[in-house]
Amino acid sequence: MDKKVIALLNQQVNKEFFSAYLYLSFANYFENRGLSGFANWYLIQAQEERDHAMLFVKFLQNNDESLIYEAIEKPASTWENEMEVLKAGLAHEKFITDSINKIYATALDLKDFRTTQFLDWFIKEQGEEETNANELIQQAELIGKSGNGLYMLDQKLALRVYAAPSLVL
Ligand code: OFO
Repeated sequence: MDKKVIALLNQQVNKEFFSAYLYLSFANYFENRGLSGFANWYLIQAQEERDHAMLFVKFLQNNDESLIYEAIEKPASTWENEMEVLKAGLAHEKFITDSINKIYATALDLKDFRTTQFLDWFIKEQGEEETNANELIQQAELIGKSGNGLYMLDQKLALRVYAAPSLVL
């Protein structure tokens, strides 16, 4: 594999672990506000991000490439309100989508089709994650300042259950 692609995949491992860390921080924020359904939703999101990190690890290992675990940046922990957290979630997903697109473009330039094929799953996954993050914002906007509505949305988010990624390496 080309060194450029290896370096980008290595950085992506760190970004996925950071995503997990950021979502744990979101979950903590909601837990402290008595919104344990939102907290549940982000705890599961954090699990998924860890799975993503490990898929990148496995891909590098399967290709006999070495990998280095870099330090994980400290995530934000204070926000003005719930909506700000939801918007930070969407902004983060867009950042990750952009990062994966850049790896894809680099791999494609280098005719590294094994990597582009691996990344296909992530391209689709990021589309779904942006949709989910967007829907949460739209639902929270509909609710506005209604405590009742927020409580009901929290109940709904409490139902989310963890599912292992459909991609197996
Ligand atoms: Fe890793 O899926 Fe979103 O960020």
